[in-house]
Amino acid sequence: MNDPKPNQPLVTHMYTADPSAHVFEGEIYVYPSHDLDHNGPDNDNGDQYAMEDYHVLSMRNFDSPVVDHGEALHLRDIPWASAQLWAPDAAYKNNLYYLFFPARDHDGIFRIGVATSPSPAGPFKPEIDYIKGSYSIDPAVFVDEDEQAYMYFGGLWGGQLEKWQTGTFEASQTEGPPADKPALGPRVALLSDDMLLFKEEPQEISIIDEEGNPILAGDENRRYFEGPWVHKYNDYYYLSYSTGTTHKLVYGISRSPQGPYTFQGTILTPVIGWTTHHSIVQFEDKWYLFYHDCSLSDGVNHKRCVKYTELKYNADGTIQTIQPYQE
Ligand code: FUB
Repeated sequence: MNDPKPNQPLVTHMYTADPSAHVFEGEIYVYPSHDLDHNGPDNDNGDQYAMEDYHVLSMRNFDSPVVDHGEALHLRDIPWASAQLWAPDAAYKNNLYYLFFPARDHDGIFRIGVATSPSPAGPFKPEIDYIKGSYSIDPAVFVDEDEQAYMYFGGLWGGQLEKWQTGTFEASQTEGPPADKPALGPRVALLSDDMLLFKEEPQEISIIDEEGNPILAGDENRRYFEGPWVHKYNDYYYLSYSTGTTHKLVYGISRSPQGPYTFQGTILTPVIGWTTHHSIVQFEDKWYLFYHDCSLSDGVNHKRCVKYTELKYNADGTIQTIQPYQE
């Protein structure tokens, strides 16, 4: 397998996207989506992202080869799911590894499921049903120092977040709030101690500017679109996410895991391809951004490749903007 190099595809034998990176058992584990090479429909609903399984990748450190542990979970083995295994995440608690993943249920509604394994590499055994009360896409689970686990999720357009504005699924609702109203925020829910259920109703996270005003729906350079990730640095929680239509990774900070988060700036400038999706992880004394682009397929939106690069903080805790194609 390939030796990892910054800003180069982590693997080239398959298309990968949406990398959620974690340090488990002293090694780096990456949980990506597994993009398929197909000629099916391509639209704003995301039908081109027709993924059917997950593979787990790992490396002992940033100088050792990347290992593909093979199929960790397949759509055929998930009783409640019908299609589209999108961006997953993983967590460790109770001596078990948990894989959280979105998929369409048998009514075509995106839900979030969970599967477990004694090994970070899988294979993962799915629960029979999706997490009750879950909806939309892009779960990211943050386990705090006090062992409380929070799931962040939600995505616009194909991710269906607009359809949940009343609290129930409205199939015909395709529009978000007007441009001069607060943007839809990602959702957060505390997980049960066994990590299989929501302990509470998901709450909407508020993202505000320096003056405390909500980021507006029309502010496409700053408003939430999809792909949330939360990490902690110097006692602040950092919520980072994709801005979708403006193709940036941006972030806000908060003193509380549930926000509100004050917008700070851009982490990653636009990459080749429409989507941008990431995770942030500390390994030894450095921090890393895992992200994807479409360079391996010369720009085909649904044939992406996972990459990593070092992420640096300024002395005041802000994150230095990364321009991935500049030396
Ligand atoms: O991979 C499918 C979808 O594309 C993800 O769920 C989004 O975050 C975007 O990367």
